[in-house]
Amino acid sequence: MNTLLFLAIFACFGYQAQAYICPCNWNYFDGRCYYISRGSANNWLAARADCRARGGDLAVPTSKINNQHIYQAMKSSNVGTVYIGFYRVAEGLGTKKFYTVRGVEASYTNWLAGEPNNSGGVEDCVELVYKSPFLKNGGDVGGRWNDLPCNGYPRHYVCQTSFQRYEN
Ligand SMILES: [Ca+2]
Repeated sequence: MNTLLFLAIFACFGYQAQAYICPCNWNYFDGRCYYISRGSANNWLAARADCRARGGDLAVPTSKINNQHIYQAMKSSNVGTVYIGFYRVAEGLGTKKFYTVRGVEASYTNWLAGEPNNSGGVEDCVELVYKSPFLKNGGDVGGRWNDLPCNGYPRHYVCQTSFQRYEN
């Protein structure tokens, strides 16, 4: 038997037991399961497709407490920014509004100061930032959000399962 494979499976079962109902390599928090892509960064659409293939969707933080959980998980994985489940949808002539991947307007937001700025008029997707390479100090911004283009800026991403009916 392949010892490494055996160890990997054992470690995964151990994690799953600890994480209650979540799939292997996802983590449980407050009624939801979360997955942070560590190995791969994608454009927003491809990130969403990967979350859906895993049985979830891009995560939609709906309160300070679950935004904070994602931020902490990023910190412990040393992932600087992740795409989340918000994007601008055209609403008629020249107007666009942020919607969640569930098709409703956001009830909770956590924008960085000065965001969303829609720089160049092409920032239709949203990232949650632990630390930004673009800030002078490269510092920790505590899980705040920025709008950015959906393509050309590959990001890691956070997926979520077990949406509850009353949530966005
Ligand atoms: Ca922006």
